[in-house]
Amino acid sequence: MDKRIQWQKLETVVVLGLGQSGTSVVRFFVSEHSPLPAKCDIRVYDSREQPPSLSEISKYIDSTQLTTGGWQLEDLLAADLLVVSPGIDTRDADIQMAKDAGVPIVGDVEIFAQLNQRPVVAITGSNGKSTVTTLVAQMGQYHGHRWIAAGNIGVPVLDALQQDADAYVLELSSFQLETTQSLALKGAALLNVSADHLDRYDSEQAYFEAKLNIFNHAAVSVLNRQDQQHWPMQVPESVVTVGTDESDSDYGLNSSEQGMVITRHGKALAAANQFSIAGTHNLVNIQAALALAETLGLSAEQGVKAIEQFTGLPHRCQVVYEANGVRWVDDSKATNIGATEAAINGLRPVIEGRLILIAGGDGKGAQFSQLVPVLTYVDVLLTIGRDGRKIAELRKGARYCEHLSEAVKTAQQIAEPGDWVVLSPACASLDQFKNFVERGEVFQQSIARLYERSA
Ligand code: UMA
Ligand code: ADP
Repeated sequence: MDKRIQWQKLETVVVLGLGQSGTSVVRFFVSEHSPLPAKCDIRVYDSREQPPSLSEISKYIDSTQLTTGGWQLEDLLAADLLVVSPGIDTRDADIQMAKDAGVPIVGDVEIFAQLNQRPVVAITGSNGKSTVTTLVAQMGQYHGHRWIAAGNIGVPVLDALQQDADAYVLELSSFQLETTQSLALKGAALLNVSADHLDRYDSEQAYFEAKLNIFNHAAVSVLNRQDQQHWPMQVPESVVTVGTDESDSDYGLNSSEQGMVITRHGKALAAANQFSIAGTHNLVNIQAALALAETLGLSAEQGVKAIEQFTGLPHRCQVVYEANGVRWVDDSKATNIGATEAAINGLRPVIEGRLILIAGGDGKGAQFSQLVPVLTYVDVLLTIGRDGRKIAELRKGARYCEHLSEAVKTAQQIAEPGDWVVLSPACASLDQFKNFVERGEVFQQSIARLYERSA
């Protein structure tokens, strides 16, 4: 049973974490849209001495309301409502004790869920979330609707709630779904599940179960036929499936003489070559986006029209440089094994020469042995970062490089015309970079510098 928050009864609200989400929660609570009673005390804690939003937060609360460097159990027990940021592990002993003592624990998405009145669709999965979220939002916008993308994609949901919108398209991570129970959705998609974030979960099952919260109140559920082991135990009533196989009743793929075709109800809907984003995984992403847009009232044909111009998001399997017959691909967003598998499987058929892979970083507890089968399609393996040595052990002749720029230099020395150099790390970037964006930028800058020097 979902518990409705009794806003008017709240005397003390504790916000844990002062990153993007925590800051947006405080911003919302002090705004004209705040559901809190005027006398309610807001207290904020972050385990870091210097959390990212320190200067901004002083605009909303005074210094006595903020504690950095950690929290104590009694701080949490004082709360009538505990709002936990997604980056905080809810297995924390104090959080668990507060929960056992009956303190309600929510995230920003649950607050959004309880206050929002507009139509919403949401997307989760190990890979493809941002791509599908962007596709759906762009489909609506192309046809003149204010469909706003928010959530894990980088726009906190409570910021989005304060904007004028016809509908919301939410990218939701397992961390956000852990604390979300009552989100009512027109459409919910679980794109795929592969191992990720094992430093945050006791098992792959626990990670998967967090994701299933997306279906709690979904009118239509979008599920992947190739990932049926990750369907909810009780298959929801209204289901639309997507997949790489043929389907007479749902979305599917067919191969014709002209290439792959996306089908709907067994009939051709769009040829793969109508779209700029490549790879079978993206054709499934497109199907999921179309299915979700339909739940918001757009026809599949309208959806197709809107996404013909979509060229993909930066740092996701993008060819960023071509010189001396060598192509360089930035797939810095491949922060888990599943994404790197998709990149290698998707690119291998189009590479005439050798595939030189740069992988490594923070593996988040992953079992790298799962990479072994797909590494057989890789000709040269260069590794970087904290877990780079472990990945190098998986393939004979692999070379470990301390830094990404060194790996780029080594790749350039090895590469011959027809070869592709692919940065697809299968790891998070946080051991060496601020985030995956910075890692991708360093990759691209290192390539540019090398070619400028040798030009
Ligand atoms: N942290 C602390 N102490 C704290 C609070 C946080 O050390 O007290 C650390 C966390 O362990 C984490 C980092 O700070 O390493 C950020 O955590 P956060 O909860 O402050 O994150 P936000 O800045 O609020 O950003 C979050 C999402 N981040 C995470 O879930 C880690 C952003 O997704 C999201 O865009 C944003 O809310 C707005 O909704 C980013 C992400 O990396 C892109 N997501 C993960 C992923 O995609 O793999 C799940
Ligand atoms: P997310 O938001 O879930 O991290 P993105 O759309 O940002 O997903 O893509 C992340 C990575 O996953 C990129 O490397 C991309 O090429 C890859 N990817 C995208 N869609 C899929 C998919 N359906 N299956 C596997 N990998 C995918």
